[in-house]
Amino acid sequence: MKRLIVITLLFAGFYSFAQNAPKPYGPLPTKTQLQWQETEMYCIIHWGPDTYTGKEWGNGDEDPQLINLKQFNAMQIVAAAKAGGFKGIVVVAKHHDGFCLWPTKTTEHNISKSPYKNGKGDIVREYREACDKLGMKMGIYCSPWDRNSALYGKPEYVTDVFRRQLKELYTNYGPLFITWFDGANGGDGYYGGAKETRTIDKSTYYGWPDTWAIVRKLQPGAAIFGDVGPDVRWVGNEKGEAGETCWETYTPHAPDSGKMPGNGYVRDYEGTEGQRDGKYWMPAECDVPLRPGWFYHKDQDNKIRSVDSLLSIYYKSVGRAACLDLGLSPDRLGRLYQNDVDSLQKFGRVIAQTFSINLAAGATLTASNIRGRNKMKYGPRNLLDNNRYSYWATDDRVTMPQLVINMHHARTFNVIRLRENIKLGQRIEAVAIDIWQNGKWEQIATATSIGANRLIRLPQDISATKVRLRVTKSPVCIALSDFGLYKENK
Ligand code: FUL
Repeated sequence: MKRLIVITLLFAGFYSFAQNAPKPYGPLPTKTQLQWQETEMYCIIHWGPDTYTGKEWGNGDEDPQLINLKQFNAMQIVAAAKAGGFKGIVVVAKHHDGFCLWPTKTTEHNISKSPYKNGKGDIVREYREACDKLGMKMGIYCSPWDRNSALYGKPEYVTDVFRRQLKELYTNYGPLFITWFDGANGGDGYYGGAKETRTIDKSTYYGWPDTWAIVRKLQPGAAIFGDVGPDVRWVGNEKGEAGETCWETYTPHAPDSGKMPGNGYVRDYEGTEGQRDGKYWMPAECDVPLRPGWFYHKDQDNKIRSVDSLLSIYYKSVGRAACLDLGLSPDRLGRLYQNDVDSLQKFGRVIAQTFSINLAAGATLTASNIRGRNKMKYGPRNLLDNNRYSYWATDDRVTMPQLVINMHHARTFNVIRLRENIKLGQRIEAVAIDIWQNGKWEQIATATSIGANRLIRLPQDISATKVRLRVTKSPVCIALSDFGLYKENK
């Protein structure tokens, strides 16, 4: 009998424990989106005929003989990205000029028609091998717009050229973490010698649902990027900046022309902030080149973003729950110019040093409501274990809790990191941070839209023993997974 009671109690305990997790709120991320989010920073790499012609958008009639180099140093490029703290690369396998960096069967306009490695070269494969050796993720950009193809504008281009190219790329180059679909279409081009302007309806021409289905089938682990998502949205600018308030949720809208949303047709400015009541979980990617252009131009060798500029971008992208996609531009020798390498390395060092020590690590944590959930799996100590998905949850009715971190000694910091367990949705709308100073609490910062990662970069160093977090707006109980204090040293 006694045993039965114990078992019953255990079961009841387990049951209430299991019941205790907060209910998810709003749209939720998929596993693929979570993995993309954890990548945080990657580099998009533009190299091809434009590198040799000095253009940004090749016309499509560039001679493959331009690609006449002895070595393409994928290892040097990928290693430089890794030293910068980036976790992956996106290879621009075909840009708008239509030149394919892999030996595709879909067009003659490809690397095998160049002198590179006597026509046996495959730049995409070289990137893949470098990524594998260096433990980096790989993604692919294959431009929908193709200024070389004679078929461009006809349905056959989509079915027989573009989609077949995607199939080759998704089948032969290992697992991808992202596939990147651009929205640009400038109209005019070579088009197999027609040399004319061809306009298409960007919302219907590429048959996005069928095109995306190829990704889902062949690369189920790849997040799909595009102006209309469906997994990752464009932030709406090429400055690398998400909005100060940046929601993970978003509903793509077309401009007032009555068009259906399609890549290149959305109201891109809405991507900067997203929408609190957005229908889809569709976080933002912030793309920005390290140089003024996406492709290498000699006269930009001294116009490379400084560490300060990269840090500012970092806090405005990764620090606002977006991912940073930094453009790298290998030169005519097939490697990154030294100034680019140096900038990446210095930036990587500052980021690694800043986030290696959480000054709150040994603190005592006191939450305003230490009942229910807090006694169990969802206590505030979870905030210090550096795990994105273990979290502190309040009781259902407690939507504006407070938490005091007592570090017992004064600590100096200038960055605050907050994260939600986004598996339960984006819950928190606003917070405030205070420090205990001269016998009272003083507010030092506020922030909105926490999500996967919110970094508050303070304008000056702050020294304090006790720091308080106040959630000031949330429609439901919170599920916070991180509260960290850091010191950035340059
Ligand atoms: C844009 C393109 O038009 C640029 O050339 C570049 O590839 C950038 C990443 O995306 O839309």
